[in-house]
Amino acid sequence: MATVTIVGLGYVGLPLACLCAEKDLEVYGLDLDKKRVDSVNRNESPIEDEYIASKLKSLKNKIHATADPMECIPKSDVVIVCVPTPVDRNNLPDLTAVMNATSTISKFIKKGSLLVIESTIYPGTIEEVVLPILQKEKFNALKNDLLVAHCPERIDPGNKKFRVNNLPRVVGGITKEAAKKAAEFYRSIIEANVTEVSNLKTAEATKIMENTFRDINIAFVNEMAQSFDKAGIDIMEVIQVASTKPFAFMPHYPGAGVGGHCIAQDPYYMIERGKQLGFNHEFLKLARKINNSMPHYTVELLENELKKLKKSLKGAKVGVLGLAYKANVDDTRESPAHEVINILKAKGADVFVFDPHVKPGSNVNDLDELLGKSDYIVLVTDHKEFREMDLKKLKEKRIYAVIDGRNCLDKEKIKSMGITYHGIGRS
Ligand code: SAJ
Repeated sequence: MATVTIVGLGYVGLPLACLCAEKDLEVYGLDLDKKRVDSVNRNESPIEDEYIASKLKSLKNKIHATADPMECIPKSDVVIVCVPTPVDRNNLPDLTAVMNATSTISKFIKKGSLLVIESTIYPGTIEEVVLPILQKEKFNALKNDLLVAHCPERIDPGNKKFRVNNLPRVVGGITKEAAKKAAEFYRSIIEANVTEVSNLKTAEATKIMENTFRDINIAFVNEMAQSFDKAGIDIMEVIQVASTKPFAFMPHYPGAGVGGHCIAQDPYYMIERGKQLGFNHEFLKLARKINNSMPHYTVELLENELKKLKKSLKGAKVGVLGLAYKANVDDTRESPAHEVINILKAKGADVFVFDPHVKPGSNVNDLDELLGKSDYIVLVTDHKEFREMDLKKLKEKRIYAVIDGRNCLDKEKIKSMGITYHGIGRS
């Protein structure tokens, strides 16, 4: 039975560790965060995720979490790196976590083991960053001292249909042997296709392509929404009917911005890699610029409504619904809500924030309190709790205007109560 160490017990590493444990592998979870380690060893999920929480409960101690690499790496036949690859404040790739993990692993990994990087990286990262670190410990992966591969993670937090066990995967290796071994490993734990690609760069480019594709499509509808706002066209209806075309159209939706540690960041990995290689990704940069402008656009919609009432945001009581970067998760990384709140505050508004999944970040106890304290509301995250809220409460609590940053509320119902409604490309 193989022994596996998953490095990084986050929204990518934890489901993978649970899956390996379900397949009766000997599973270690290595993480720097002692609190996270202790939580996993108590069979409790350190992140808000029902799937992981239920799996950890049922897998009773079948995952040995530790902060000590010596306890797990030397025993492991397979080591999988699932650490974050964010961008820094200048939107440049930050590979620190991958480099540190590789350096630690290289000191304890046994010869001939399989080392897989799942973290999202730009094409060329493994050959130019990871291999030199392994070489410092005298590993020559080109000679299969270690079998080094890349299998980009495809976890979609909160997705109940596609999870780690049934998501098709892509695998590339530094050598054919490495790719073969990695593909064999993933085929042994998942019920979905595992596609071996011709080299590492192809595997590294695949994930970047997937997420950049999503970012530019969101930017496309965000630009169309702004144009349709001028034209008085409801973009949601247009997208809905455009989707009746059975081919060559793929719906994306405008919103208050693009958050998260995938879509909002991965394009910058390709932009920077292109620059290093002498190519200027104008289009990818423009898409990022459009998506990054959406928090401003969202606040501007409210500001324009106030101007009609000869008012300004200064001293306005504004309730922000949602802090998480997307619906029904507790993750606020890169969330556009932060930007919306900062802009509102900079313009002198009194801002009340409520997110049922992010209570610590909220400054009121519940939605009722927020509505009671606010004159205007800006919805940034389309949590189920907001989609299903009793809209009559808007009237009861004398809300004057609703800015629906996810086009998820019943605009006709809101307008029928005499409340001003603005969505993103929808009014
Ligand atoms: N968003 C829009 N319009 C859209 C879709 C998303 O504004 O049409 C916004 C969301 O509100 C959020 C951000 O973009 O702020 C990202 O949303 P997301 O649905 O893409 O969610 P992520 O960031 O969790 O993306 C993950 C990604 N998975 C991996 O990177 C492995 C991505 O590849 C998936 O396509 C995505 O889930 C998914 O399809 O849900």
